[in-house]
Amino acid sequence: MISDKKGLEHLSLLLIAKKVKHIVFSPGSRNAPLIATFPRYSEFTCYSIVDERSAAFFALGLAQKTGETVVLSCTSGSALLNYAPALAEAYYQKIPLLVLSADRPENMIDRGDGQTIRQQNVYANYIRKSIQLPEETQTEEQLFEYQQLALEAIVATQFPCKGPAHINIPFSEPIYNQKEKEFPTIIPINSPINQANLLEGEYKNLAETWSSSRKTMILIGQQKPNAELNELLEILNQDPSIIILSETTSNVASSGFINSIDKTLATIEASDLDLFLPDLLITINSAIVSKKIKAFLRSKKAYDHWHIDLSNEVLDTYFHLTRTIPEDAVKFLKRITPLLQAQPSNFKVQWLKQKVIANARHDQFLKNTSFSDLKIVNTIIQQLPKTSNVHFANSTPVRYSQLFDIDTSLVVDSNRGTSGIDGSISTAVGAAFTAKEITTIITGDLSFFYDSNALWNHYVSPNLRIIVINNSGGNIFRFIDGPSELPELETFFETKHSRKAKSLAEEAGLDYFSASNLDETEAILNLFFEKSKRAKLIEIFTPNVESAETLKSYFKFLQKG
Ligand SMILES: Cc1ncc(C[n+]2csc(CCOP(=O)(O)OP(=O)(O)O)c2C)c(N)n1
Ligand SMILES: [Mg+2]
Repeated sequence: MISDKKGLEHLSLLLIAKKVKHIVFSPGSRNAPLIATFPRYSEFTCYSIVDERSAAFFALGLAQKTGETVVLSCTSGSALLNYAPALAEAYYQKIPLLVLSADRPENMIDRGDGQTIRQQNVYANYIRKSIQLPEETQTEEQLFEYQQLALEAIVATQFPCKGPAHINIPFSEPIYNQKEKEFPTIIPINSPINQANLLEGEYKNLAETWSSSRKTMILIGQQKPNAELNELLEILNQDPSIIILSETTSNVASSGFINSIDKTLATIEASDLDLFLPDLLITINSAIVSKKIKAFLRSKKAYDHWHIDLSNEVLDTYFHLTRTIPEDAVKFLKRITPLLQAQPSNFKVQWLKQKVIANARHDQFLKNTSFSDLKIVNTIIQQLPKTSNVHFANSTPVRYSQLFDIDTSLVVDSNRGTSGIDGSISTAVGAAFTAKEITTIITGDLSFFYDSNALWNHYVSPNLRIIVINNSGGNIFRFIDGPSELPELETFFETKHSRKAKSLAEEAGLDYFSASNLDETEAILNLFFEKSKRAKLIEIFTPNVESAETLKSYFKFLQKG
């Protein structure tokens, strides 16, 4: 038996045909027809999480790891508004989520009924497709239109690039009646594929332009590990006129690349910076963490910028965009690399020389540094288990991670689509739920307490490891220029506090550990990553003032040595 709401059986079969497996519900009455349908199909794995904001980030973590479209379903009213932060993240990070929000009948909107708001197209600014399903589905035509609309939204989560879509479904009373499954035939399923967008001739022209550049910089944004791309980049890296820059979230580190951009840039004299600017900048994928490289590349000196992105998004991050290349990066590089003429140039050598200087100053500074966030992150990164997953929360954790070489067997994630501190833990809980390996989230204290509802569900994997760097507030505001000079710093920026994670962790059934110095941290981390029956959380209490001062002197030291 399933809900008797005609169309829901077709919707279920469409989702199954499109290989959708994971459905994350949040409780409510209006979405009862969905709750009384999807869990009754063995093809679906269904979850129940009360807090819609956390549920959406949990779903984001599932989709981030699987690449599959994950469904969210909630009741009417403000419930679906709480999905918004995760949907914005999914939009900018290109992660496939599908919202199925239950709604009141159209004629009941703005009539003063409870839990009734204007839900249609409510995520307009960060959604790939938004549709309203018709309530009338009695005739074949109506059922066909219902299915066609639903299929468009499902397809839009994966094509032409991944992202969020929204299906709003009005239901009239009664909503708890049921019927036998009828096993109807659904409409034909189409799976559009991305055609090659560039013509042979265009490759020749682009190869000529590229080959005429003696200073080419390839900058890799946030992406999943991609062995094929790694191989192609290693080939391009043979060319002395090409330098490749990547971040921990790019998942493409190599000894011949600049893997720590901020560290290397900090060693370059201001008067020499122009010498390091490219003639041709090629960017692959999107989110870049480094503020320094953005400031550097937004220089006034002219250069060509090509952005490779299948969705053909016009992302003019550095105000130099001259060309978008609507191609998959691997496909594009595979076709153009054989056409390139390597150019004699000292561009790469110049950059790699700076890298050597930066690494030497980094090691020297760390050796003489006292207990601080910088020192702790160094210790944690050294101890992360090989071939495991690591999620860096926003604010300083993801920025500290850029200063260290991360083992290339690790898979790195971070919510850099919108860089919010409102869902990193829930995302890691979702990711850990699908992963076999250990999944570690390294987070600040405010980000942890903000999203502590991430632990309020039945899906906290025993392979999850949470590392809370508790510097009693938003330490980033003590480091960046501006707030650190203002009298409002402690109350309105750092929002200083003395909360501890112990009770939250233990209430959620995690093993809790705490440390207040390096030795204690090292002693605990030895066992912390071992597999166990329960998830674990270590809270490391670090000095807020010293940590910020240490990071400031670190960058000064990189500059001057
Ligand atoms: C949803 C959201 N609200 C506010 C911010 C602004 N913000 C950026 S970093 C930060 C402080 C984070 O503190 P914590 O997690 O302790 O990290 P720390 O700076 O101490 O490393 C805040 C409030 C944000 N990025 N996202
Ligand atoms: Mg903090």
